[in-house]
Amino acid sequence: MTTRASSRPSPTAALSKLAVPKLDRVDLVTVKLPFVAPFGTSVYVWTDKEAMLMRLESGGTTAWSECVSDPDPFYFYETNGTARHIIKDFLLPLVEPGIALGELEARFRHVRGHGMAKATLENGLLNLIATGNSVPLHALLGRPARKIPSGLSIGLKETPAELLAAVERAVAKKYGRVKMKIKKGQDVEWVRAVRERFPDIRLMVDANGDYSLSDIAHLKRLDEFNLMMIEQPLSYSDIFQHAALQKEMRTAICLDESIHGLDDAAAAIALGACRIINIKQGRVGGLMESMRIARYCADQGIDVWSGGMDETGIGRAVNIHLQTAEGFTLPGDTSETSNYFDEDIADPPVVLDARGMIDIPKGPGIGVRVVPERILKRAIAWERLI
Ligand code: OSB
Ligand code: MG
Repeated sequence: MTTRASSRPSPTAALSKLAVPKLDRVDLVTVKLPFVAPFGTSVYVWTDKEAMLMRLESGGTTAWSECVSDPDPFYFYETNGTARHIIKDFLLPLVEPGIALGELEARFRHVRGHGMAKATLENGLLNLIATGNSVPLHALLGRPARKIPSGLSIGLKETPAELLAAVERAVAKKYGRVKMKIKKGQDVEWVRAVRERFPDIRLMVDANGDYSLSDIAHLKRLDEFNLMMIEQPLSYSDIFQHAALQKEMRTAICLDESIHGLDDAAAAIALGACRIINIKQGRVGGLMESMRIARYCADQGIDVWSGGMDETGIGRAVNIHLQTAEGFTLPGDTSETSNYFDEDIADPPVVLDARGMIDIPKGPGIGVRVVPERILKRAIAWERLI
């Protein structure tokens, strides 16, 4: 099977030619931010965000990026520990001043997998180049500014009443769509409760791989609720069985965990394993691969949205800039900062306007300012790599 090339130039053609700046200093800073409330999924309940941040310095310009891995491998195989190892021992040594970004991507391909580690460096370099040229990241990506639609991901709750209250708050804020986490034993009746109370909202569910093909009859019961999609119902590594399930279900399947790059997206689409793809820029290796996947999906008539990893303001801003790219057709998991944190390490926080839309942070690079005092307050590890 081949990934059919579009007749138009690749959305990353110009980016590939940019020169890698000389890095004078690179640090990894791990911060720990308490969540305002625990975030429950079928795989784990997180109570705080432990984020590994990268600070890059070049000729007086500073830029930050965020590794979207968790300290644990419960959602994805990479962890902050593996990302640190891969960045320090394999990726950073490949970064040579003056080579083109396309050449750097080719060198990175020699390292198999570890997209979150690769994305940390690639996104950091893009932010550094944009900041050094005094242009916003979206402009460097070749995309005009636009308002970005919002979307909320609601974790598993203890009671249906708590879930309904969370949906109520989302509706009041005019979120562009609401996603609720489900798991075995906490699904059909919980969705029914939300649908009965909110018949018209754009609603979807995310199972984080909790089901298997033997659950087909049960999963089909979700077809009656007019859901936008069901995200990753089957195993985190599967594409083939999702194709069998999609043939049986009316509700669109969206793949998250299974998609690690353009080839996976192409395979999933060719097999009919999904009708929608969640692109997490970290999971697929960075902004450039994300843009290529989104373009490919646009050419194939497949809807795409930007996933989230409950990022700090750094990763949240990157996801917002990415959504200016061609192919991002649906609201993503892009919520207000206050949904996760009382105080983030970056300013300004993400807020929704009166229509539930999000403005791209203004200014060079990612457009948000990392506040040094807050980094110092939240840092649990600091390591200088260069
Ligand atoms: O499956 O999309 C997911 C958060 C952590 C790990 C996996 C997922 C999520 C979310 C939250 O659903 C997305 C967000 O609000 O950033
Ligand atoms: Mg998901």
